[in-house]
Amino acid sequence: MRLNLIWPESESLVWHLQPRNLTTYPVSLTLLAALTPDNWDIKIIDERIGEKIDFDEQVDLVGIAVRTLLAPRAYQIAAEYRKRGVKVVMGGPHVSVLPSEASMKADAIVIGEAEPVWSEVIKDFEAGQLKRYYKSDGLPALGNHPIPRYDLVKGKDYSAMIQIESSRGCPHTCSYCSVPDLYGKSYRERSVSQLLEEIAMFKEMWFNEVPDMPGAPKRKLHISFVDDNIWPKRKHTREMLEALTKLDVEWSAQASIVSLRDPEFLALAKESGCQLFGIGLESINQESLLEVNKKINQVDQFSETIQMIHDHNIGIQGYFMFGFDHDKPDGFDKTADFIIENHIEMPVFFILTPYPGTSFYNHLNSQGRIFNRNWARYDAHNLVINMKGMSNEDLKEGFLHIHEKVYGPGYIDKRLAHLPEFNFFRFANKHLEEFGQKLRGHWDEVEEKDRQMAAIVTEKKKFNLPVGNSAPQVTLN
Ligand code: B12
Ligand code: SF4
Repeated sequence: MRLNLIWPESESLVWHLQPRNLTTYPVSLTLLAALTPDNWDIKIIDERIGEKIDFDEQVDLVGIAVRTLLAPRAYQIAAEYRKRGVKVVMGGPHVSVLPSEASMKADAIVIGEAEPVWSEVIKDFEAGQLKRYYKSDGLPALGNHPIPRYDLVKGKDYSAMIQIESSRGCPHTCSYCSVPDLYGKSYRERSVSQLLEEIAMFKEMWFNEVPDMPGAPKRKLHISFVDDNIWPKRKHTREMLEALTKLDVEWSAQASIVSLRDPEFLALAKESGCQLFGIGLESINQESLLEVNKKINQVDQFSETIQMIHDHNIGIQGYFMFGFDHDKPDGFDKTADFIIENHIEMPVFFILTPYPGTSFYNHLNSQGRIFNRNWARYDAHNLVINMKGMSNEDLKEGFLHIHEKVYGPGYIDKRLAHLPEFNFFRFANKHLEEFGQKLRGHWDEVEEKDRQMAAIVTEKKKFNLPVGNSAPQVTLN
């Protein structure tokens, strides 16, 4: 039996400007492949790295990973296969939050995490009895998590770092975030021995093959934890970091700012190889944070905590969002000044986006403020809502301005003055330098596309014609 697992292409500029050596392999598909019985022949096709789908090649079953921004392309791919009589199963965050939409586009969908139900999907397919819906009861313990099939993704196509989940879930309730609903409101963690086994397997399959970069110091294995917060349960994280110390690796992870106000943890993190924390600071305006129920972020503690992290020689990727009701046009300059003064090594900016299934989406929807439902625009770099505190034009100007300011000539050096010459952050900043400049052209292009698509949909609806795959997504209002 033959299974193709597909990660669809995205139209997002963020993706298209990303250097290939920063691209990470599709975690969920390597895991899904590992959950599939051995008698299946599996291929992972990642459109993002230019892999092409041959729709006419013989295949028994197709699985597609669907995040919201990938949904339109995922639905096109599914339609092509289904036209040829090939059965398609979809899963992933977008399917889990909008099962009614996704189920119209696939033969079967998996709602929630795949681990408890994937073997049933396969068994039913083999028996010719595929059901339309599969949903696990409750959240699976991560104890039996298999080792992902790294052999199915080619090392040379991706960043040479291993992505590992050490836990799932989050007890916080930020209204814009899908995580607590998707993965539960408490943390589930994996055993340290399992993580070590996974790291060893990755090293053997991939890492030992990757050459060092010319002129760079000897490469160490870099572990990127895909958890939403690396420091949920003190005991588990401590055990894990003590094990990493012995391995002599580097690692990076996301963590909430409040969890990092802990010098003992920061010292252990550094000792075990921590290079970077990705932190959702989101806004330097406390009222904006309260709007989305991000109570764990206390703006008056930001600078002090950042200093504590820097004192341990750990870099910061700081995420900031714009588009809150309390945001005003002067917020861009204030945020840029904050970033420069606090030497944030990798500032990343997002436009506040209402992901379907979140309470933030429901809130804006009830107020009629969502004007674009083309999911391809839900990459947090396109504006899809009407704001209260500024015009859409103000947001765009400000968003471009802040990129120019923090990545502009002179500012990168100012922010990174504390770092040595050969440093990953310098390389990553360089790549972001051109991002702001390209954004304006990209916005014009996608707005024109969406206008045309909306006009077609309106015309078709007028004459009661089927509107095809784009129907539920493209409604500009
Ligand atoms: C790491 C990560 C990233 C990495 C991506 C790394 C990679 N190679 O995938 C980076 C930093 C690049 C990233 C970017 C973005 N991300 Co992100 N990311 C995550 C994060 C933290 C972990 C993803 C992960 O690997 N999880 C582990 C795997 C195993 O879980 P999984 O993918 O959900 O898969 C399980 C199920 O969903 C299901 N499943 C998944 N696919 C399939 C397919 C089939 C066929 C089946 C049957 C089942 C199935 O089974 C799997 C096992 O149970 C998640 C949050 C989370 N905790 O998952 C957010 C998350 C996926 N990201 C999200 C978002 C919004 C983004 C951005 C759009 C914006 C942003 N805020 O960063 C950008 C997109 C940029 C772009 N243009 O592509 C949202 C998606 C919401 C949605 N409705 O789609 C999430 C859920 C976070 C959130 N706050 O809500 N992200
Ligand atoms: S944004 Fe972070 S802290 Fe808030 S609910 Fe999501 S994962 Fe948890």
